[in-house]
Amino acid sequence: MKIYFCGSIRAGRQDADLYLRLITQLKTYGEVLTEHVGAKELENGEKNLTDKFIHDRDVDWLKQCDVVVAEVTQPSLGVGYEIGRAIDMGKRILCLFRPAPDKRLSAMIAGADNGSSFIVKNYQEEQAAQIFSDFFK
Ligand code: 6K6
Repeated sequence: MKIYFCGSIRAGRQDADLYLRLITQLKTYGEVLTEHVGAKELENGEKNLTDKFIHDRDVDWLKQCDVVVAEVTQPSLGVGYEIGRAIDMGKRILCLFRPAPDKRLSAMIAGADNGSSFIVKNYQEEQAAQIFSDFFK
């Protein structure tokens, strides 16, 4: 099982620690292709990558993956782009959103839920384990 995890990078790293904890759980279900999304700091080797290299490598990983898991609480153009491309590729997608009084999920993500191949879950972190267990069943 190859898992493509999406989370905000240039759009803000305030949830990076959470991404790392979610990735750690996801690794019990398969290989996470995008572990760097939870990284505290850029690896030395990653610092000199061009945007084109990052884009092309990530789209290649998207093509290879079996499922996409996206933490969508922090809005990110890159994550939205990845989700759109993944829908087009026919991937199974799980989006996780932590509701808060000042946050509303884009209608283009919330409204894409179809109950099967595209699932959107409002959650708190302690519910993630159960959500993953249901999704990967
Ligand atoms: C390496 C480690 C952290 O950052 C890097 C270099 N940049 C990126 N490397 C790999 N994937 C990236 C990078 N920047 C964006 N992405 C992809 O877009 C990731 O898969 C994220 O899910 C998403 C984040 O997009 P932005 O718009 O928030 O940057």
